[in-house]
Amino acid sequence: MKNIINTFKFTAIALVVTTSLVGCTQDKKNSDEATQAKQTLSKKLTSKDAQIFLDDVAQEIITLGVSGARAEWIYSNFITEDTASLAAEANQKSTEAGVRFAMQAATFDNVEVTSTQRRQLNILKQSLVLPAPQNSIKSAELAKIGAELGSMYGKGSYTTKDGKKLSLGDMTSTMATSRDYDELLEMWQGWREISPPMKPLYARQAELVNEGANGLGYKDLGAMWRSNYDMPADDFAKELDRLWGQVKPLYDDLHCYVRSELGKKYGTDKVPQDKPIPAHLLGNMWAQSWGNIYNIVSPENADPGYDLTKQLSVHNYNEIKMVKGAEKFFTSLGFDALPETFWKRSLFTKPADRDVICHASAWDLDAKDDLRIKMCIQKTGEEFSVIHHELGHNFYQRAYKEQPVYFQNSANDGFHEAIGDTIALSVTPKYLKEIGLIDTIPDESKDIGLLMKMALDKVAFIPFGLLVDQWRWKVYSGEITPENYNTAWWELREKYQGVAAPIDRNINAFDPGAKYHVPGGVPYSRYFLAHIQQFEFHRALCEISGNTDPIHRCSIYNNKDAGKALNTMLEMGSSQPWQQAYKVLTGNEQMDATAILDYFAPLHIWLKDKNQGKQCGF
Ligand code: X8Z
Ligand code: ZN
Repeated sequence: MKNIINTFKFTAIALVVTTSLVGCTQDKKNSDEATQAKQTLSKKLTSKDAQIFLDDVAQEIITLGVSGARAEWIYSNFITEDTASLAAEANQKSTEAGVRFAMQAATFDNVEVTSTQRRQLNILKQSLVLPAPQNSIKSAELAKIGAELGSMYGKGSYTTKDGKKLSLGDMTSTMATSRDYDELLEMWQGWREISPPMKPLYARQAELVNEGANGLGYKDLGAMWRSNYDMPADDFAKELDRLWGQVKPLYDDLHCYVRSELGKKYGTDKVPQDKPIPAHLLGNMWAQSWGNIYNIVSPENADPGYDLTKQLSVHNYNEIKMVKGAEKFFTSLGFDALPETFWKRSLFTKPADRDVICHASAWDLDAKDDLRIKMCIQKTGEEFSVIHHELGHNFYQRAYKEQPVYFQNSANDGFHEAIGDTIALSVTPKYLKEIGLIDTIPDESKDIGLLMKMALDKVAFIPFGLLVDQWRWKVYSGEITPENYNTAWWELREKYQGVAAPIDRNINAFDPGAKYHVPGGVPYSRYFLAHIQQFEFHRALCEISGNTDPIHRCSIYNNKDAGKALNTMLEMGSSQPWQQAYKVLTGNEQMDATAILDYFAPLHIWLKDKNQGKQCGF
């Protein structure tokens, strides 16, 4: 997954740059020597040298990125020992090259360069997600661990008590639809059997990547990840806390209401009203979004009266038709249709005869037009949204392809995750009627139902989006040690989400490993950001489109002005600090949760009313 979406171009680099300008060696110097060497070297270097260096590196990235991406694509579509080993080799090469580029870029730290050059050099210094130590034995070990963890997750399955082998997709469906406490518990527990063997590998990976981050001048990998947001790393952490503080009152009221409805459904002995909610009852394997239990908590008299999953089936939507439908939204805004190769090369359904990494991803194999998605689509309303999410990545990738290779990325990683979701916010009843998926638009009296469904998906996600990296940051800083991996995970789950493990966890349990992005090495704060940003983007685009409906009823479908404004932001890539890109569309330079709060304001009032007299909190 190293080359999915916005990370491919650096991690797929496969050549060592042999420029004579920079004297970076593979041996670890002690820091005094290194600083001295850097200073001596810097004196001789100029902005012209920086340009030669940047041009050389860009060439290597462009020339060799594709082969790494292909190795990764083949591995994720066909998991075997051989493809894992080839992908690990490619990954090792690209990570080693990435480390060298970062070290070489640092030799320009004290050189006077242009602001564009400085930005490109900084990007080179910060882009590796899992940096390797400067030692080929260790970098090989790191690459092997990454491939092993990926395979363990990708091949993961659970065999039931009666001998039936279930994939994650099968279990996901049961988690979404079953209302049988014990069956849900079996699925929940069963899936978590994949991860205890990951734990020693994960612990070793953390050691290696921290060593890599140290070598690049960061105190640990968490600090390196936090430094990617055009602001001091500590300020970024505070920014997340601030945004969470804005959303928390809404989340708390949603949690309180949902817990009381679950108490009615399963009994308050199973769902105690003063404790966190058991994590297996929320319609999702990770309790990260709760839209699938809408029918348990749907407000009386305000149910919009349609179920998108059913409507897709009534209208004979298959997987391809679902993707075509999502593409149509983007083309209605003025974006070009996806290339023919997208339809030929993407993976849309789970193959019956081999292991693949099913977790949805979007790819850009050549930074030209070889766009693809890889997804084991299930024919549900939820997956219809995920398809919009993935295509958002692809249309972003295409929008910034004319930028220099360094800037072929989203403004910050939250942007990449927010674009498709922004479009999906426009999948309103009005739009569904327009494309013939429903017959009538529910009237305003049903808005609380619509908002409830959306809040279960979006508001419920926010604390989960925050806590995954709170956990990883503490792992990388050493505050959470391998003995405490699981207890610390559940402490955070309880603290932020008010969700608890439904049974005592075994001493060997490694529940974070049962969430794709942990073994996959994909940072997670991006999704937290995206859930805040997408409401700001939606609000701005609706305004541009001249919308007069309440914001939750607005759809920008067919609106070329909105499409143009969106494209203006997308085509900037990461050429400017993200605040500038944000400003281009929203007028603001700071993220703000008021858009999401405004969107859900009518629901929040309704929830507060319903929660009167209830014991809230966890
Ligand atoms: O991983 C994803 C996307 C691919 S970037 C499907 N998401 C997160 C998740 O599934 O945990 C989208 C929302 C959060
Ligand atoms: Zn995504």
